Amino acid sequence: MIRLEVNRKNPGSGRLRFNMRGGLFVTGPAGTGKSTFCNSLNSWLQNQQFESAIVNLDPGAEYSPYTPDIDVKDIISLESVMREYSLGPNGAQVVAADLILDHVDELNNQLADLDDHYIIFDTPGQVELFSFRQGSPLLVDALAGEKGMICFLADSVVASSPSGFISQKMLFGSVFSRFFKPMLFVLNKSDLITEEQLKSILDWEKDPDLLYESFISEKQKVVKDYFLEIIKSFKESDLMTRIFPTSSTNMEGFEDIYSQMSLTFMGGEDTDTLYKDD
Ligand SMILES: Nc1nc2c(ncn2[C@@H]2O[C@H](COP(=O)(O)OP(=O)(O)OP(=O)(O)O)[C@@H](O)[C@H]2O)c(=O)[nH]1
Ligand SMILES: [Mg+2]
Repeated sequence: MIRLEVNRKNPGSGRLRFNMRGGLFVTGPAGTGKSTFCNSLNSWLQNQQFESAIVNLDPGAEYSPYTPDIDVKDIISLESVMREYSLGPNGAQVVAADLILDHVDELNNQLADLDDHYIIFDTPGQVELFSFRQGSPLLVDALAGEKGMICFLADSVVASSPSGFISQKMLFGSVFSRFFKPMLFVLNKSDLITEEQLKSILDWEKDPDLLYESFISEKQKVVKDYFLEIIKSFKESDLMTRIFPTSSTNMEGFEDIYSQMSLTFMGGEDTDTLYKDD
């Protein structure tokens, strides 16, 4: 398997050439609704008379619910990466994700036409292709500079069991460790869970003891000692966050997403940390 050496200290010019309002990078596990969320957020912003645009950063996206304003597929073709590097579709996705960094100038040239817009970046289906590649933090900086924010999408149905919630929470922490940027925890597909389930998730976020109790009753004490300290650390560390439920299909929850974006992009307080519920 070919591994690209990504050692580019200053991809692109290092300075934004235009006045972006803010860049929201939407990531999360496959199928959590990233592309649908990008589309709905874009429509929501435009309905409110804001200028916004979507950039597709997924070279392997076959189907998309929107027509992107800028599309990395116009620059990098998965088929030619497969041919050039003799790779199958999965290996080619990894190489293509790394190659984006080489094309930052082209992307920035196109972004320069979108002065004063909110830019929503849709990222590759598999979370690891964006969040865990060596070049991605450089890419975020090159495309959005100080105006970059990460939006982590969790799946409400998965998060409605204690173990599912914990696993998404740990993934969220893991993504944060890579980017160290302002970050939102969005619970998408909230239309697929009951109000009671949503309330449990919000309560677990506030009270790790409750989360631990629910987790133990789900797993019948088998895993008790492994996770107690981790769950406690959610509370003690900065990983206690506010959760933003959305339904991208029903257009629900976007006002709160916008409020957080404007807080960050328009000079809200404490923008280099996660969001805590106060
Ligand atoms: N019920 C419900 N379905 C949703 C929601 N958001 C997305 N979906 C559905 O979830 C499926 C996957 O949505 P996508 O937007 O393609 O998800 P994605 O994360 O971009 O998927 P990949 O890029 O392939 O990983 C589609 O069938 C969407 O219609 C939501 O809020 N509620
Ligand atoms: Mg997608």
